[in-house]
Amino acid sequence: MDIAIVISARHADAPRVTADLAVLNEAAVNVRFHVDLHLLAAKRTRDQELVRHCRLSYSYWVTTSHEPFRSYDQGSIVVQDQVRELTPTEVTGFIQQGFVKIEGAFSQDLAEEACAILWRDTGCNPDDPSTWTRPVIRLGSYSQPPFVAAANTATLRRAFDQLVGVGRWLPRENLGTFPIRFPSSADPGDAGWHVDASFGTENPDFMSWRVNVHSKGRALLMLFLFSDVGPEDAPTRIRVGSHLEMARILAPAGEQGRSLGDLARNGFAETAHCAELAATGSAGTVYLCHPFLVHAAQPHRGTRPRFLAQPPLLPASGRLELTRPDGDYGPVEVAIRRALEGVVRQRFEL
Ligand SMILES: O=C(O)CCC(=O)C(=O)O
Repeated sequence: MDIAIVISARHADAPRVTADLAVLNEAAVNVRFHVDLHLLAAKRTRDQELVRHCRLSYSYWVTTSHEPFRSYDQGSIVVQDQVRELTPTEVTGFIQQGFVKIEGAFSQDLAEEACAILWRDTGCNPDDPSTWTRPVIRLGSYSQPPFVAAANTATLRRAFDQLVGVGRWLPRENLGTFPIRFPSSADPGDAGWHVDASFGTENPDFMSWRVNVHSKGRALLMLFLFSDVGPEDAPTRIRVGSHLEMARILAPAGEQGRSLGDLARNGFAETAHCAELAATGSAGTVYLCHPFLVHAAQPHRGTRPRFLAQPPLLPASGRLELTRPDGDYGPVEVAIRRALEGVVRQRFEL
């Protein structure tokens, strides 16, 4: 199991911090560090701002076979990333509407660090809009510490447990694709309604990628906001409740599911009646969405580029389970079962 441990130590050197980890007395098979040594040294000062910043900067991920979350105290101050649980109303909202918005899911400091890396790779100058020549630039999987830390905060991990189930999802080791959108009057060419397909992705033609009623290969769709996103800043558009309609569309296709090309043929018209919501928020907000939620990009009409990642959360067993002998369904599964209640469910023996 992957455990997040957030440590604040008195010691300003990495070897000492490493040695301290040994007292965890765990059979750690994998320890990943995210330590800013300058900030670690600054911890010795009484400067409150630096100390606060430091606290956000020590992230250790330790793989052990023990309990899901553990703090570590070696006579030092222990700081745990504040865990915010989803309320029962939020969980119910996720089942009915297909998403939950978590503000402050990761820190703005992490967002800034990540954006500095992304800006470099865009080849554009953040201070010179004349270099922002394309409406969208897509960048690939980032696994540097700020990205991994953002994907694995205690708040998010708790939410994954609540929505998918304890032990039923895999921790993310990178953040997938970043479609970075720039203010532009040009058509970005990728703003159609869709669901994110989750298997058959070895086929070079992405329109052949598939999705099935068990959501093979995807437990959640996630939208990570790395910049502040207002209504003009190309927020992702979401069709509220569309996941329920999609479950009904996918069920008859069974295990083999349907291809994106097939589903997109009518522009996802079955969900056109759903209310539309713009996924706005400040940097550090994460939308956890049902994998069947229909969504779309849109042109950027604002002034500052929008940085967003949209990785899947992978199911530990490879797919969701729609028949559990013990009835212990996660909300992501409950939503599909509710959508299929009655005739359809009996017909397809889910
Ligand atoms: O950029 C966005 O707002 C969403 C992009 C998207 O949904 C996609 O590329 O699959």
